[in-house]
Amino acid sequence: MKLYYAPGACSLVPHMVLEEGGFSYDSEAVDLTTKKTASGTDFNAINTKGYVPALILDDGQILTEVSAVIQYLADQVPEKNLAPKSGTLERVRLQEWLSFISTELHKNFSPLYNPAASQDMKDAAIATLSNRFDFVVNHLKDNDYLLGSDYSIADTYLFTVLSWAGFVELDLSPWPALGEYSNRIGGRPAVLSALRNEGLIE
Ligand SMILES: N[C@@H](CCC(=O)N[C@@H](CS)C(=O)NCC(=O)O)C(=O)O
Repeated sequence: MKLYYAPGACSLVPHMVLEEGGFSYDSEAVDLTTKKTASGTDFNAINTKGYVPALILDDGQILTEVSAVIQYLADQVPEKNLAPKSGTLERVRLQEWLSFISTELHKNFSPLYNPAASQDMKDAAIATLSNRFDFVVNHLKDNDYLLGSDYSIADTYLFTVLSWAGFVELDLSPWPALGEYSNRIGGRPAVLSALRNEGLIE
């Protein structure tokens, strides 16, 4: 398998799952501005959607969309318990979190990165994010991880999205539980490997 990623972007999510699952894989960085891969290939020709992550499977098929890619990976290594079994209510609970993170958190960070977004748009996004952070923190009062006591692929996604707050100068100090949660996950060896592979830490 081969992962196309941009350092620190949402492609860090499958990168963390690849490491957590002990997969052997290749990876190549993509410059999202020029849409060129590190080896100079036109990324749009690899993924016509033009965005990361893109995972090339061993048979050459391309798999995109964070939530789909990480569920596919987790299902390849059931012994790692990264996702509840398909067809169970617990799996649907996982998908409920993945959908929440994707649509309520991930996409509300987009205006904060977008130089074309007005200050009003940014303020509205921050107001929505603040409300959603309240919801997450309330859940974390009784749970170490999103699915309870067990780390799962939903946590790789939330960890990555929360890491963007520092880049857009979004102050997370009103939600100290989010910092504690990120610290808990950030110490995992697989997370450190993924961050190292993306050149984000030494
Ligand atoms: N719906 C996609 C969104 C992926 C996405 O937002 N990718 C961003 C990085 S986090 C990107 O590559 N943006 C560049 C672009 O859209 O041109 C998913 O869930 O995978």
